[in-house]
Amino acid sequence: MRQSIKLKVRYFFGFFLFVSIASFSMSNGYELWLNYTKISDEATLLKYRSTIQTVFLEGTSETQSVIKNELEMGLGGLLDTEVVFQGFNKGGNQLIVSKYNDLPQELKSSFIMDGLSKEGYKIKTIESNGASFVVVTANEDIGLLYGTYNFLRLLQTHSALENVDITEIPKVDVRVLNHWDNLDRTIERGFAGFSIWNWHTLPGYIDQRYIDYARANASVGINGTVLTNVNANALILTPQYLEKVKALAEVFRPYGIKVYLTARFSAPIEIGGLETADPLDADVIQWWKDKAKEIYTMIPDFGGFVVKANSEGQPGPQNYGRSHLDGANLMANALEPFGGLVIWRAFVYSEHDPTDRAKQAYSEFVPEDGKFMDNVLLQVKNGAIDFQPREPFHPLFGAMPKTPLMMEFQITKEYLGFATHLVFLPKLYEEVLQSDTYRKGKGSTVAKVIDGSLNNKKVSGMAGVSNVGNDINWTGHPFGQADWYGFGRLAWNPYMTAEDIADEWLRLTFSNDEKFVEPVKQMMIESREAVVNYMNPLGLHHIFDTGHHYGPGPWVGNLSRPEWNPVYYHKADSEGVGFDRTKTGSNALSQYAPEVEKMFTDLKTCPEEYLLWFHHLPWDYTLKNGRTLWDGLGLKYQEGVDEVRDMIKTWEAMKPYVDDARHHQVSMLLDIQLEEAIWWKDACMLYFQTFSKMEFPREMEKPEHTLDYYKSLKFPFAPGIRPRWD
Ligand code: GCV
Repeated sequence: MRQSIKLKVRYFFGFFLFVSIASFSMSNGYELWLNYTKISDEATLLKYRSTIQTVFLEGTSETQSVIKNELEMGLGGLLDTEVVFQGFNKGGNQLIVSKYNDLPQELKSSFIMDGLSKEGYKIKTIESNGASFVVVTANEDIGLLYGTYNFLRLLQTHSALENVDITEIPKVDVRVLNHWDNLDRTIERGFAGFSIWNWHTLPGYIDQRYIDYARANASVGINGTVLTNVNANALILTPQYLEKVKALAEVFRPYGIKVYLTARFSAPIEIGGLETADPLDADVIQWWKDKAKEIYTMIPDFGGFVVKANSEGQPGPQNYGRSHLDGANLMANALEPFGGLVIWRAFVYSEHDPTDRAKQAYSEFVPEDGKFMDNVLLQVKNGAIDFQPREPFHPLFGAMPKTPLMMEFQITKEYLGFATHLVFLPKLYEEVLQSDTYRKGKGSTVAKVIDGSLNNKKVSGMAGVSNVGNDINWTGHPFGQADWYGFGRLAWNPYMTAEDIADEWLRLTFSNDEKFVEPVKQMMIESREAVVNYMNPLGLHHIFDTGHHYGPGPWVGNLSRPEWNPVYYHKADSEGVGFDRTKTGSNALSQYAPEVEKMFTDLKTCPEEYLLWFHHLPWDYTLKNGRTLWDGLGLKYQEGVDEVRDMIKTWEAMKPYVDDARHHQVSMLLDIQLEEAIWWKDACMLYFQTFSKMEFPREMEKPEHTLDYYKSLKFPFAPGIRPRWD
């Protein structure tokens, strides 16, 4: 307590909120995984205290003062001691945090810094002249900050410090959150309150949240933030708003975080007074050049533009008979002199294209491979439809060897139960990243496409659609924090396992007690399959109620565009169910490498998780376990419900290890999750029964209500619905 009071006085600006909350209430979750409470294991504590008696921190840059504050908070909190900064102590027992060039001479020879890049770092235990040091070093300040967070993570997870030898270099260059935040502070598909960007009070008022947000992101290696919704408002590019963006960029800069903005394609008309936004028009070209110059004059390290064009009603180059290539290169040309990037989204499907929606992005972009300017990245959602609980990997991955493809994951749970369901998303991310595209033979994983190693790309990227809002715990569900954390860790290293991420996050956020970590980790890992089972088993997809996507709506079939209707995706009829994407159907499978196409086409090798994604099968089709497809569907729905019951049991037993407030919060949410899992099972099985005309399998609990009852449920104010201002 003594330490916290002191810190509050000295670091009011930077860390007041984190520290004050950590001091008086450990339970509201605001501090995220940066919870530096005193290490409770006495032996570990004493060991750390003797290993780190003093700290040598060289340098006075803005980032180095962030590092200093973090060490004061981290060491002060975890070790419950006053942090003593002093010059190099030849006697040892010192933590050294220094850029390589500034390291004491006698320690330099222990490091080879080649290939470490700007953001990489090393952490190493060194014995020198009988004295012992733990050294964090890097070429640049930002590497040092990342190394500091990793060092603190070692303490938070009670790791041994005796023989540390860590070299970390991020495998992906652009690691960004995408905020679908609107200027009125609503968030499209946001379930944790309103936007944390208070555009009204910016630039004059710097909310403490902005600093805490930067700190949380930097701690997991996120180095960029796209502040605004891809369904963009051109106002963000006006001088009035750019002043506000500049203020945020200044807060984020010491944390290595660049700001990016979404650029509305029609901005030259809406805010520029031009009559066209045609990408080949000379005035339009000049307008974007001038705009880029204006932005870079204000924000010299501006990241670039993210663009959603000719998709779901957004304007784009096709309005003028031009292509996505013309549009992307228009903006790339404007940003190129300043080192800016254009992140062009591949999430396109057209009301004028009657082919399977899953095929459209591939058809649109593959012919353009190799024609984009060097500063263009194509941002591709993990699957070809839309962030479903399970989707096969997007066929574009590996199919554009000359274009950097950036991954787009959704961290917010638009189709996974909003912020009410506990679903550990890194398990989904891992599944996608480890999928084999076979584009350059076996082992051509999506991870290798994304980190650029499969085709030697010059730039690589990963984006996560943020789940952050102004809820006190940032993400609504306390376990939603794990998805933000896990996204950052996987963007840094797409080869990490979901299990390691869960392990780390639990230790940082709750407790190092194995009796807590093991069962809860298991629960997190299994939670992803549970949601697939109780929402979209056996490859079913997009059967959500429309608009808000809350709850089941497999019966919806009256919307103007066919591909907006769930009936388009499940194609249930008296014969069977599922979307035939083989040669006898839409032939979307032809967009994959031959090995993948073959595997998914052949019913003997197609994993049952993807069955109805690729095949329309009779209700009495025999599954691998010998049951009919109809029974199998019912059993999967039931399995999902039972898995949530198991989660409730597991969590109930965790009471001794979690503070009451967070324990109760998660318990209440799990109870809602169970109710909703049952709702999904009952509504979907009753609906599909109208086609199968078969009895429910005996193991399935019978529905509580009639189909008409489920169809009658309406949620006009479900959160996250897309505003209609555009
Ligand atoms: C931001 C889906 C979502 C939309 C979202 C869109 C996109 O359609 O429902 O809310 O718009 O994807 O990713 O552009």
